[in-house]
Amino acid sequence: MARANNPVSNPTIQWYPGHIAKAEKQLQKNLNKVDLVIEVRDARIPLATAHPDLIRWTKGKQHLLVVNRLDMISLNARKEWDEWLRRKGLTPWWCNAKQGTGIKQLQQAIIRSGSQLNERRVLRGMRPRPVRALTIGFPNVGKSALINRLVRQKAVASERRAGVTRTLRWIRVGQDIDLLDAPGVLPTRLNDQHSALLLALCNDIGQAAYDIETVAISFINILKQLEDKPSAGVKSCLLEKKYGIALETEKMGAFHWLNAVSKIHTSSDRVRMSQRIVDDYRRTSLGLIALELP
Ligand SMILES: Nc1nc2c(ncn2[C@@H]2O[C@H](COP(=O)(O)OP(=O)(O)OP(=O)(O)O)[C@@H](O)[C@H]2O)c(=O)[nH]1
Ligand SMILES: [Mg+2]
Repeated sequence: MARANNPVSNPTIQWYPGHIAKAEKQLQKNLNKVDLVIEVRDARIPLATAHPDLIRWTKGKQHLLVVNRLDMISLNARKEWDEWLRRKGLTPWWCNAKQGTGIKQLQQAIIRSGSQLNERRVLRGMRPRPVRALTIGFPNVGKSALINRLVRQKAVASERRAGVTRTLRWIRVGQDIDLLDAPGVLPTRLNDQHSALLLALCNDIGQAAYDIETVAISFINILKQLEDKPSAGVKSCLLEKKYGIALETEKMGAFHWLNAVSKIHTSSDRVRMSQRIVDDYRRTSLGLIALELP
């Protein structure tokens, strides 16, 4: 996508790469083989990483909701989301697939699902078998990392970018579970550009899909808005402390702020500065910031 000279024009984020179209077809073929769908969302953006087709995918199957990256938001944000999701009738399984937090509880929940399935099979005169579970979710939310934690070894590739898993692969966990690792999926169209922006910020869509400068400028504006919400985790004077210049919106818009900090840090290279700010967010060096709150 061409870089915007005027970032206010906000070019739309396009993001449906070919491999995802292929992955979705493979997924459709394999759906009838699974008993349980483990949906994985990103704790920083639990709404933007809710896939609109999920209801169709989980039809007739059990469903577990994993909210991963719990280490990337504050405890207060987590509490607010937990209550909100439970009010909606969902049971969130909070995990940190990088460190292994919450994995044991999730494994037990998967095994319980399997036991229920096998009780029904035995009643119908069939032999018990391992429960077949599919991990599904947007790219880069941590599906493969979660599987590696469940099997306690690096069974599948897991890296810091979207689009690492390219094909479906079955992994046996102990005696009770068969897990299917799948590539991240995206809606064919995302009508909501704000969600698209949040996905870009969290590295949940490929970098080729967006203009980094536009994303950085929007991020600065989002940070400003989140300052009023303590559980979002935006510390006061964050931008000034981190980059040396305060953003006083009355005097200076985000674009001019970016210009000013680029002069100090990247020899006026706004693209490099934008990348640095976004990377700082992604590796939590701006703090634990929840981009969405209930
Ligand atoms: N901080 C943190 N990092 C995580 C967590 N879970 C996964 N990661 C990291 O996030 C990156 C992406 O993880 P993957 O497991 O490759 O994500 P994925 O959903 O399989 O991605 P695709 O295969 O591209 O769809 C890796 O660098 C992981 O180490 C988590 O809970 N917390
Ligand atoms: Mg993967």
